[in-house]
Amino acid sequence: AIPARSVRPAEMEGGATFDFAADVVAGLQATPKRIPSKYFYDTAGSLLFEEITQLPEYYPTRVERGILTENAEAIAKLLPAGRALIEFGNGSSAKTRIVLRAARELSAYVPVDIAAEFLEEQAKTLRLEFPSLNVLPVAADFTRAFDLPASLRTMPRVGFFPGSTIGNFDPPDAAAFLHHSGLSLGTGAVMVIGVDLVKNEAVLHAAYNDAAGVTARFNLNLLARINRELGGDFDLGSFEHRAFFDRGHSRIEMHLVSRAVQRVSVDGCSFDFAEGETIHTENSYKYTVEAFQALAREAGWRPIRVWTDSDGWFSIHVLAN
Ligand code: AVI
Repeated sequence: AIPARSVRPAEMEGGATFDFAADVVAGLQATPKRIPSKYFYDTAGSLLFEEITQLPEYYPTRVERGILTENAEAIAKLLPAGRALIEFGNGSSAKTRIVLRAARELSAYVPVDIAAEFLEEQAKTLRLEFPSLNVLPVAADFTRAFDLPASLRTMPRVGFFPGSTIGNFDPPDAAAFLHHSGLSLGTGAVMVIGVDLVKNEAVLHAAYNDAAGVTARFNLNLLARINRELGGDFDLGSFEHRAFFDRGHSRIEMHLVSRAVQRVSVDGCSFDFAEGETIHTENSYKYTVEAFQALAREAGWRPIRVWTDSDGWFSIHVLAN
């Protein structure tokens, strides 16, 4: 479950637009240069992200899966018969399957994602795997308020947002997401959300600087995507991956660093780079349990439960509204 996986959908349900060209040009004109991390996830980027989740250094996916497996029974109690499970993301992950298997008799499973085609494909796969499950995909940008199918209005609703994708939102956007999701799910809803935690800096550093260089390829794919889709002329060999933990902001920052003075053109515009100048491509915030609960409270949720692994590396929160 990762942000958006589609190639430039023009206008999505709910009125949200992902305008790759406009966002890239505006981001490269800004100082410092930046590109929103949601554009990592074209097909090549999504495949590279899947590879990242299997790296020995990238602990979040593995540790979160472990917490879900270990607590599947307690999670199933949040999902008795008659409930609808609404996942923020397309439902393609192993984590979704752990929860669906534990839940048994849900009234509906509703994956919400901006990439309509991928969402439909995943829905078909899930219907084959779980023949009695009512899968009702909703194509919408879940970072804004969206409407659930009318048939769900009478069912108790449980939101599911795994993967610490919320860590890729700046705190005001994370608070806005929590607020909007509360409105979309309605009063009386519960939210199960995965949040990566602050930890030893060496562990964090390794997770975003893997020895096999997959994260570097994932980061550089953004420039390859700009070349493919926007007729850019980035020389991929002239940029390098950089990721570091910024303790002040409690976040991993990812950048692409220009190795030389160079001029690049994209969509008819030119952009000058100094040697060492960077494009800021991602933030991945790491919370303490208390800091995340405070954020959730500010956004109108009541923290009711939290599970972590024994090292305290990752957390799964249950919130009620
Ligand atoms: C999707 N998201 C939670 C990942 C993260 O860890 O912030 C994206 C990622 N970026 C580099 N590696 C993985």
